[in-house]
Amino acid sequence: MRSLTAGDSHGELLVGIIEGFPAGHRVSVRDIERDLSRRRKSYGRSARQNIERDSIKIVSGLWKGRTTGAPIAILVQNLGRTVSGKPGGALGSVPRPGHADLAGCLKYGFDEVPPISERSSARGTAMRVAFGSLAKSVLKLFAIEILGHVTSIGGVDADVAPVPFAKLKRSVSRSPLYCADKQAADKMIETIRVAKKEGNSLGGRVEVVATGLIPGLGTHVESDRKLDARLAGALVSIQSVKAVEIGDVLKTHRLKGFESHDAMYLDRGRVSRKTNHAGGIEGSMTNGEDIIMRLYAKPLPTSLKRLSSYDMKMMKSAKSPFVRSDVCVLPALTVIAEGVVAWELLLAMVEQFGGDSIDQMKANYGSYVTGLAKRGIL
Ligand code: EPS
Repeated sequence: MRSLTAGDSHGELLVGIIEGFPAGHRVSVRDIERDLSRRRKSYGRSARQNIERDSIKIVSGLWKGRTTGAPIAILVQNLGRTVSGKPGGALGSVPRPGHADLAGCLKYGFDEVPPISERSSARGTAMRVAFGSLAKSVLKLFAIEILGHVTSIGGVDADVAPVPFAKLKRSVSRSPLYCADKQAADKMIETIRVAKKEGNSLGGRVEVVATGLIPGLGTHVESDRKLDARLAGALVSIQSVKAVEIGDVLKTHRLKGFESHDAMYLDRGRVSRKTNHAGGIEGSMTNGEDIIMRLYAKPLPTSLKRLSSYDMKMMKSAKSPFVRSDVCVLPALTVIAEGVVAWELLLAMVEQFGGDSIDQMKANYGSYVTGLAKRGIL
């Protein structure tokens, strides 16, 4: 299974193609649009989000509402084609520090920013969420669920004491910031308000949890098929994400081995663990515990506070331009990260259980799970 996207931030539409998606899966456009709207509506976004609707059109790969195994093509229209009345690509020839502008212009031979900024824009994450939403709907058939939540914004940290997945999901769904800790979320909202007033932007941290996993997804045998590497690579490819933690390694790297690893207990033929410092992955494979990963995002580089830069055409010093931008995308990042993790997990499932049809996947999965049960797992 593979995917490809095309589309610019202020072009006509975003296009996504998925090839190799298992046949026979009922697709709900409404479910995909629900995720797109969670991404769009979160707190701290720019005025652009009041313009977009993010409704989708699936133009191939379905028969009577089910996937056929043929490539699936998805379209998401851009309604916001202009920035403050100017054409969308209104950025000039001054690269913004922290953006793809400079390196992209040098690499592709441009002295104007739009040919680069239009594609590097986080607008493209709408399609990644659509892909992820489709993946989530398949994973749900195998009782796998994924949830992202904000754990830090602009230096305000949430209380992250572990809670059962269902409870976490309830608290997150009630929060405009998708943050389970209401007190911290109130402080974060205030911090975002102040940053907006100052014309500044904020970064932070998001945690993603995947539950309901069987052990053995991914593999230790070859580097390009390692699940932790695939997940971390995919997450760092999201705009602004600069670091990913798997499990508790930011704590455990200071400890000794016996405090860091998750001991196993055999009780009446069943294997269990009392801790999950590994974040559900050992030897680059799922171990059956919840996958827990944390993403660290830098503050967005576009802000009213203009940094020193230079004009690539005139070759003279200039301040970086201010264009309409988000103040904080951390809540939106929770939804994007869910989608990205879902996509990587579905890839691993399709590789492991065969991907021609959902029925085939279910049959192969069932026989694997029967084997696990005989060995005290699940
Ligand atoms: C973005 C700038 C803003 C964001 C955009 C990403 O758009 P505009 O330049 O039109 O104000 O709103 O994100 C989206 C449109 C989106 O749907 O996420 C950027 O420069 O990356």
